[in-house]
Amino acid sequence: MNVADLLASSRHCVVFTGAGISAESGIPTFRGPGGLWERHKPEELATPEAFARDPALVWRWYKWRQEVIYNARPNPGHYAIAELEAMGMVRGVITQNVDGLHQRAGSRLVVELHGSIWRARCVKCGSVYILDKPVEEVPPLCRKCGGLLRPDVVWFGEPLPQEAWRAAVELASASDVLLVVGTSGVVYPAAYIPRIAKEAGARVVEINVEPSAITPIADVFIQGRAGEVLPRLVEEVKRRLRTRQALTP
Ligand code: BJW
Repeated sequence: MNVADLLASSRHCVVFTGAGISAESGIPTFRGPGGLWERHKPEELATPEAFARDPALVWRWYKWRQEVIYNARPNPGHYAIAELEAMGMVRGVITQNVDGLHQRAGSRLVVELHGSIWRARCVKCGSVYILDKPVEEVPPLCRKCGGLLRPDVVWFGEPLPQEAWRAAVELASASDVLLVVGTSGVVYPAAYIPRIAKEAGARVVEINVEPSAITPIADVFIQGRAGEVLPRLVEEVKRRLRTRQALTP
């Protein structure tokens, strides 16, 4: 099955991304060699219990990650996805990432399943703060009530934002092609998205440097770096469309 042909004739392609799409921007993934969990145990940092125990420790980790992301730029993989959306080929992106790089690359419809590192939320009064740079004080406090702020992300044991989950399921269920990029596919409920798309009749195309938990249900697995494979794919799709235009009477 040729993926460029599949995309060029798709009417509702949706992209589902994980940390691997941002790896070539210099942002560490979670699992595997060099991943974030190699140095920090998830239960020590990405749980509500860890935050309750030591908010300053958790915030120091998030401040460090905010600094890495702040100094990073979207890579050719992010730009290729945005271009496919601008061409009318991609309906939207469902991402597990909290880094905001899809939006910075120009993607317009981005569903963030695990929140955003660029928002903080007061645990006492619920006020939400949009951040345009890394936090300064750690842990930061609410300007309205003095309560503790927390990163507005989804930790283990927490439910996903209802509206984001609803939008993601809607996009995936209506997709005819689901492009899965750079995720290990082990974190639920996000990892249900490829299954939801598949059951609704979509072809699942996966791009990853190595097989993942999604690979067994993928119709096509492209082994390679997202920042190299995706721009190549966009060029091939453009070529198909040009040929098609030239053949149209
Ligand atoms: C490249 C590349 C390149 C590298 N090019 N590719 C069902 C079954 C089993 C367990 C559960 C279940 N349902 C729930 C659970 C429990 C739990 C869970 O899933 N646990 C599993 C780990 C076992 N899930 C939860 O707790 C979720 N909540 C929940 O279910 O709530 C229920 C509830 C309902 C009602 C009331 C109360 C509760 C929440 C999950 C939250 C996950 N949060 C994190 C942190 C977010 C904030 C932050 O960033 O700090 O999300 S954990 C982390 O994992 C992060 C990621 O979004 C997520 C997924 O990781 P991802 O993106 O796949 O990254 P990696 O590193 O794993 O993989 C990178 C991939 O890229 C690799 O495959 C590489 O090969 C590849 N790659 N370079 C292409 N250049």
